[in-house]
Amino acid sequence: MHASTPVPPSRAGRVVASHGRDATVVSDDGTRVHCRLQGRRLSVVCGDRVRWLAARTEGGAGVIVEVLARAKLLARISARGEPEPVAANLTQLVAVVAPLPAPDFGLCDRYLAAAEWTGLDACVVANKSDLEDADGVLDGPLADYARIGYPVLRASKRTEGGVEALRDRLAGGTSVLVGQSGVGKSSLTNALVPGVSAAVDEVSRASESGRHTTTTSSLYALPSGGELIDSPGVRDFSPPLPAPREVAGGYREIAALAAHCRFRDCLHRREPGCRVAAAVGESVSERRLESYRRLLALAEEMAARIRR
Ligand SMILES: Nc1nc2c(ncn2[C@@H]2O[C@H](COP(=O)(O)OP(=O)(O)O)[C@@H](O)[C@H]2O)c(=O)[nH]1
Ligand SMILES: [Mg+2]
Ligand SMILES: [Zn+2]
Repeated sequence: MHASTPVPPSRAGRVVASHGRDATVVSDDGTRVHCRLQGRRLSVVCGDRVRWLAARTEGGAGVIVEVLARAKLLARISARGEPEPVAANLTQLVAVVAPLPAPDFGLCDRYLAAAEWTGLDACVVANKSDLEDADGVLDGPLADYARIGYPVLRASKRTEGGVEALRDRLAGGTSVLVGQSGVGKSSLTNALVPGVSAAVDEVSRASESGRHTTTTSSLYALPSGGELIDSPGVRDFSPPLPAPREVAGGYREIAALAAHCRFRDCLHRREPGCRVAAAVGESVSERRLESYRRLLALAEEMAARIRR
């Protein structure tokens, strides 16, 4: 290389927000830099560790030149049917449910399955505990989650108690809040991270000014240690699926019994001697088993499509 054109050394940093070709990077010295992505091949998600160079760019002060290898990643299947990363370098998934909007526990199961396949810790937050769950729709599923070993925390932005317990669970790791739109992920973020104002979707205001809702993920440092990623609300979430026989690994109570089924390749559908089916009503809930079978059918469909 020519001696008169020294290449400036790149610096390390962390992506705390990204949108298209733009990203906000917190450099290892603590400064926030707006960066563009170099070239067409790079893409980043919240939580990525990157190398960047100071450079004047359109609307930015740096260029991301390299994305470092990702540790545990949350991914989803995009509208185009492609796997797409959601957030990187995670340690924990926090599935948020609430009495309102009407809960979709199949969705919650799919998030938890994604966490199991990836080896992420997971817990369930039952938010809006200030609201009455008149029909008790949360009770059964929450009891199931607790029985199979997921910590279940009750929280509310109105009453601080649950937020404290959640803060303790988040300390020391990098957690992503996931769940349906409107369950209160951004409100929890605001309660947990002093001084931030994550956009909260106030339905009453929506008519005039467009919905105030989360459109991209953002990563926040928690004062008590740990990091929190608030992710955009979703109507649906499908994780990239493993091979059909590995789907059960996403359902810990099913995986725990699989070794006791008569057939070693039992898929816990209608096989004779299936220990999982025999445990319905005891250590396996009917609802979770149905949810597993739906995911299994999807995984088989995908596998058939690939073979064709
Ligand atoms: N009653 C009650 N409402 C809440 C609570 N948390 C959030 N909300 C409301 O639920 C709506 C959606 O909240 P938001 O944080 O945007 O949900 P997100 O889509 O999951 O990020 C807003 O109108 C909030 O004011 C809570 O603990 N109790
Ligand atoms: Mg939000
Ligand atoms: Zn079985």
